Amino acid sequence: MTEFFAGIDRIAHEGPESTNPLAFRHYDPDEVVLGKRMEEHLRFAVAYWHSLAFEGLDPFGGRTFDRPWYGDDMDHARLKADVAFELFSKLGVPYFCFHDADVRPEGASHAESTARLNAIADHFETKMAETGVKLLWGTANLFSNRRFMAGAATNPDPDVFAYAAATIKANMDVTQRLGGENYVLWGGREGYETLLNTDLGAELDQMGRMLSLVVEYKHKIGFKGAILLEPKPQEPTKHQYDFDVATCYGFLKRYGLEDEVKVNIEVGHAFLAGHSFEHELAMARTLGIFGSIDMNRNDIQCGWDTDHFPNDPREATLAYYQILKAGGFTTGGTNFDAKIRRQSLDPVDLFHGHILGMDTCARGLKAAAAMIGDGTHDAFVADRYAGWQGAEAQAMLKGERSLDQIADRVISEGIEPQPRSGRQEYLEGLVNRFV
Ligand code: XLS
Ligand code: NI
Ligand code: NI
Repeated sequence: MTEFFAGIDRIAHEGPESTNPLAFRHYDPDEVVLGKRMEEHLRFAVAYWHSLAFEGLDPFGGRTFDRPWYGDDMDHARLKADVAFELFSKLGVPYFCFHDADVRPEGASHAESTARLNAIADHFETKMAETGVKLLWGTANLFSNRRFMAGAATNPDPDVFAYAAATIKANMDVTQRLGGENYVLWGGREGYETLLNTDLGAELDQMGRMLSLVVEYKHKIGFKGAILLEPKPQEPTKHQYDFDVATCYGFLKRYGLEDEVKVNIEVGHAFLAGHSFEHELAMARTLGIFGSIDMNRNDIQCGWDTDHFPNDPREATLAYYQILKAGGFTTGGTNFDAKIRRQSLDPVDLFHGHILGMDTCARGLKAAAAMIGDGTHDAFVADRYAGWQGAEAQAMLKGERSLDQIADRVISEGIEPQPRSGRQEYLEGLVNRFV
C-alpha cells in the first residue's frame, strides 16, 4: 500500500454531531435502512478519471494539480493505480469505475494499447484482492483521441467504427475479467457538429449496429453484468443522439434492444437536457430500463457539465426516492462522476469531495426511506388516480370502449368533471419534513 495520503486514516462514521471533517456524519455502511445495509443500498464507486487522471485543466488554463503519478509510461500508471486503491480503501467505498484511457498510456498501435490495458488489469487484480474493492463498471474512452473527433460508431469512416469495436471488445474483456458488474457506453462524440455534413439515418444505423454487436458479444462471452447507455444531450458534441432517457428508449426500441440495455443516468446530463434528475430516474423506472447513476451536480450559472460533488440533501432525497421506488440498484450503484475544483489542490481535498458526496447521498437515502415508510406521499398519489379503479374507467383503459361509446356515456350520464387541487405546495412541504 502506498502512503500518498499520509496522516489520513480510514474514514469512520462518527454521527451527525461530529465536527471532524474527515469523518462521515450520515454514511454508516452498516446502518440498516428498509431492511438493507446502507452500503448495499448506495453501492458507492469512485470515478478513476476525475479523481486520479484529471489534472485541474479548464478551457483557459492547464494543470493546477501536482501528483507524482502524472506521466506517460507504465511506471506512472502503476503508481497511479496504487494511490487509487489507497484512496478507495481509506474512503471505504466498495467500488470503482474506469475508462481504458484513465488507467494506461496510449500505445503506438491498438495492440500495444490493449497489452498495456491488460497489464494494468493484472495489477488491478492484485490490488482488488488485497483491498476487497470491486469494479462497478468499465468503459472505453471513444472520445478523447483525435481519431474519434467525428464519432466512434457514428463515424463516416468504417475503419474508425472497426477500431472502436476492437476497443470496446478489449474493454469488455477486461471488465469481465475483473468481475465488473456493468459495462457502460457513453457516446460523447456520437452526434453531430453540423447537419450540413451529416447523414443522420446512416449514423443512427451505425450506432444501432454497434450496440447490437456489444449485446451479441456480451452473450458470447457470458458477461453477467448489464450493458448501460449513458444519456447526454450535448457536450462535447453539439447534438448527441443519446439525448435523454426517453430518446434512448426510442432508439433501443427501434433496434430491438430494449430488453438488453439499460441506462446509467447522470445528474448533470439530466440538467443539460432540460430535465430534473428525478425526471430521468422516474422515466427510466417507468420504461423498465433503470440501471445505475452517475452522481454529481452542475453549477446552475454555467451551462456545461461541471461535475461538482453533490451537496444538496433535498435533491438527493428526491433522487433516492425514485431509486427506491424502482426497487433499488441491482447491478448498478452510485458512481461519483464528480471532480474537485481546480483550486482544491491538496490530496485531502479528494477526501472532502467524496465525504461531502457520500454524506449527501446517505442523507437522501434515509430521508427517502422515511418518506416511503410514512406512506403519506404514496397514498396521496394513489388517491389522485383512484377514479381509474372504477369499472367504466378500467373498461376505457383496457380498450373495451370505443370513442363513440364513451361519447354516448358522457351524454347519457351528463358527466361534468369537477377539477381538484394538485396540492403542489403541500407536497413540497411534505418532502421537506423528511429531508
Ligand atoms: C461525461 C460522462 C463520462 C461517462 C463515462 O460527461 O459523464 O464521464 O460517465 O464515459
Ligand atoms: Ni458520467
Ligand atoms: Ni458527465
